[in-house]
Amino acid sequence: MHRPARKPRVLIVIAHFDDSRNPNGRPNFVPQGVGHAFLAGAFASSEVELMLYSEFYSGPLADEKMFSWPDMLVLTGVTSAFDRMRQLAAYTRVKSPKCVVVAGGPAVRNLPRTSASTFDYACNGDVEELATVAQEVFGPHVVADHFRPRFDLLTWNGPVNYAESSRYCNFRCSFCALTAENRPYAAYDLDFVEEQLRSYRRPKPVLFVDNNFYGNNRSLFYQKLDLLEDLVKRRILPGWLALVTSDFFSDPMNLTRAREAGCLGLFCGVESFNADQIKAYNKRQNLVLPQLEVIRACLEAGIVFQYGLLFDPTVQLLEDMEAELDFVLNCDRIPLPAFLSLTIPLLGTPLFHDRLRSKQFLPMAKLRDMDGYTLLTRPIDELERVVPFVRSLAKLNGHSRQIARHSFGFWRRYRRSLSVRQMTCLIANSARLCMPSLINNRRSPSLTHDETLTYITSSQPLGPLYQPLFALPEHLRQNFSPTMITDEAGEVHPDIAGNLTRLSTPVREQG
Ligand code: B12
Ligand code: SF4
Repeated sequence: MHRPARKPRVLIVIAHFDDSRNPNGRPNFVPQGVGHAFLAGAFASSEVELMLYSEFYSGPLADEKMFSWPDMLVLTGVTSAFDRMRQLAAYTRVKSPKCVVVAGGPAVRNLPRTSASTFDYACNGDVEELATVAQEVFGPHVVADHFRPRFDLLTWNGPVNYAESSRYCNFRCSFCALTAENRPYAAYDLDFVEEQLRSYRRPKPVLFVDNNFYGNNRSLFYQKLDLLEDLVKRRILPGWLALVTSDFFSDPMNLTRAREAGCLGLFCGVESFNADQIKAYNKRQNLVLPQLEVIRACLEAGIVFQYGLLFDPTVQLLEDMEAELDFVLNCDRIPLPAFLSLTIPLLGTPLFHDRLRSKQFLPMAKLRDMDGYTLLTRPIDELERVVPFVRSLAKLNGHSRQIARHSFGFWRRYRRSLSVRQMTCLIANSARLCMPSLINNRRSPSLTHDETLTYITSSQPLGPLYQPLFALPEHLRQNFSPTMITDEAGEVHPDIAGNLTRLSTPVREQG
């Protein structure tokens, strides 16, 4: 057991690579990741010094003093951030050689062998597993008696507060990271939900980051709405937003009940307006009702509807993808998507295995490029023709006129059912699609790197973060070489193959 004379110092970081190589973070973006605040809940606040840092919010961690500070570095992040976790681990090993490095999250779970050799603790469990690690490293006194997320340590000033009322999902879409993990959907106890909501000193609308806020237990869902309605009436909660799966809309009462309970907006993974594509994604819950009807009903009920659209050039023709984008830009019955992205063959998903089996991964495919904006697999059409379309997903700047026309038509149609605040949020989203720099916090244009991006994994520049900030011993320099999915011939890279036993766990559909 490692017991420093002073209180142990724990630094918890959301590691992140920005797809556009924006070096300044995205403090204005919603949603923000809250994994660090949840992980902090493992520690007794009086027994440790805790510091949280989100690279997504604040930009890459570059202050060398920060690397010498901790006795324990805890890392979390999405799949594409795995190399960034390796880099941060290397910096800390140099500046604070006794620091214990703990990592978890989807990439760590899917790359158990690589992770075990990179971090001192490569966690496969949920946030609570950190308590076990903390106890082993510092002793039982540092562990919190009662686990609760430490939102009080977030120094943000965003438009919403965050909470979580459940974990994982009861569906199994072919491209989803949660399908790869195959963990059962779990709803939290309502007391725990209420505790999270009451923990904020400044009341703001709360965004539930659950993958599936609706879940598979109707009675529990209605109890959750009762709780929220009560908190809204008592003015503890000025409204809420959540991510729901399409089955939520099958019962029209759900919209009415949600509105009564103070719901301001819902996000739902529409993914595509093409039924065949939805079937290919194993997302049949999206086919129960016509998608356009669902969106109209939600907006007319006075609830903002937000969604993401996915495009898969490996199975979709360029002209079909362009037609779908055109349809959305011209249809003012629905809002513009909150984001447009490529379908990512994330590690361990059925889609990943399918693309590996059919040898569709491009040569020199990199884990870092699993960001939704870089082509990882061969398109049906010629690469050169597809790239401008892929580029347009990150920045719709050629469509400003269509977007302006769409926004006006949408405003005219829904100005009576949506409040000024709700409408402003949707129109702001449209503006962001033309000008992502609005939320990219690009303080210095000279620091932009996206002009060099090719949007093809084989040639995509890694970006400046792969150059170490300071001199590193040889054995740590390897933490700065990218994790490869395929080699020069497009064959699965031996390092990935070495982790594949865990990756081929069969999945069961729950529905
Ligand atoms: C906020 C958010 C974001 C934010 C910040 C993400 C971040 N770095 O934290 C932003 C906007 C950047 C983002 C982007 C994207 N996101 Co996102 N996002 C979320 C969201 C809504 C909340 C994340 C969160 O804070 N969760 C709360 C924490 C507590 O849970 P968690 O992070 O899932 O961690 C669990 C375990 O992994 C584990 N764990 C995690 N870390 C650690 C560490 C230790 C030590 C331990 C013990 C355990 C542990 O414990 C938790 C369970 O208890 C999730 C949905 C969700 N509910 O998780 C999607 C989600 C993470 N995003 C997802 C996707 C697909 C994307 C995009 C690819 C979208 C796109 N197509 O463009 C991009 C990726 C961008 C990129 N550069 O690669 C997927 C998974 C992605 C992946 N594995 O790579 C999710 C799960 C949504 C989904 N169901 O599909 N996202
Ligand atoms: S509905 Fe599908 S995409 Fe959404 S979280 Fe569940 S499995 Fe993932």
